[in-house]
Amino acid sequence: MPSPAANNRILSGVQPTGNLHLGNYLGAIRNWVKLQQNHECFYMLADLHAITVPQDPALLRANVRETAAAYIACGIDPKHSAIFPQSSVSGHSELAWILSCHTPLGWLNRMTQFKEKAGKQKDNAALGLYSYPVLMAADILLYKAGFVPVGEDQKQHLELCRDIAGAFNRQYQTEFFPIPEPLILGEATRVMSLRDGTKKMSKSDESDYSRINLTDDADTIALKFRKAKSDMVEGMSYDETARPEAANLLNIYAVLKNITREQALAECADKNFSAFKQMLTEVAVETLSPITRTMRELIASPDYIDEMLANGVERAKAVADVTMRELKNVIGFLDI
Ligand code: AQP
Repeated sequence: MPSPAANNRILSGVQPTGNLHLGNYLGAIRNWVKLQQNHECFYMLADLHAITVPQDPALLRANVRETAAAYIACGIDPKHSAIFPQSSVSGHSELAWILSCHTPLGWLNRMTQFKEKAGKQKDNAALGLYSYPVLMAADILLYKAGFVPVGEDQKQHLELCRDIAGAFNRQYQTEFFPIPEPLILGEATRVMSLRDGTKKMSKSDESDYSRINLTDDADTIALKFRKAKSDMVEGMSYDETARPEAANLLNIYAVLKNITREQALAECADKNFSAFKQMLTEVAVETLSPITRTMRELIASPDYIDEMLANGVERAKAVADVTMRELKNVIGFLDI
């Protein structure tokens, strides 16, 4: 088996579980847009991952289209990048099974996200929630992606993917799977909750006031920033430990304005929290309102979205099917 050439292919995705937020945009999707310039990009709607916790079928369907609309509204160009529902390319689940037969349980037991998500209900959690990192490894390796843009929270899973690829290659004495490299980009790799600066902004947080959704209008954004947790210290300063909320909002401000943290501080150090929140609102509305507008237009055209997704599926399958055919040969499955 020839050693695969190092490639510039990228694979990433967001779970279509609704409430797409500023963290998903700044920590993930915005970076994907830039990567289009010099990479071959595959951006999935991670619906197989979404069902690791119960989903309502009608809502899941709507969320897949809404997330696809968000990708495009944020600047992913469907002519350049393949955008597709993960479940429409059967290689993802097929490869996940094969890789699960090459993944020691001990490796999965170390994954901290399962422990966080399953909590005390470990015995009632679905097997899929536990083996989720194996599916993530399959997503990446199916396209033999050379690079994976990941947030801080996914670093451990990418490490596992690298281990699984290495274990597979060793067992079959091949270099079939390239070992993917993480791409941790930008300063906003971790956007925190507006209600608690020590917790990450999350789609599943019960409080809608904890996040800025990509579908929020200007008034809602202003209200959410106004209500965002603050402290009694005078002026704005950056101290993640002593002032996590101030640090988070300053970070968001800097990233939205494409300036450094130092430049943001130079603009805001003498402002009180409420004046700073107004400045933040202005820049957030300026960035997000064109995205929200385009998302609304696209959501109103489901036929366009479905056609674009069908095209993405075709392009994803063209790569995935080759990987699966070659892989079956490596393993010793009959090609019938
Ligand atoms: N708060 C965040 N800051 C920076 N990046 C973030 N991402 C998520 N939250 C933040 C990045 O968004 C991408 C897609 O995430 P996902 O939907 O696959 O799942 P997630 O990481 O579990 O996102 P959420 O919002 O926290 O969803 P729930 O609440 O359902 O678990 C990833 O690249 C992630 O790093």
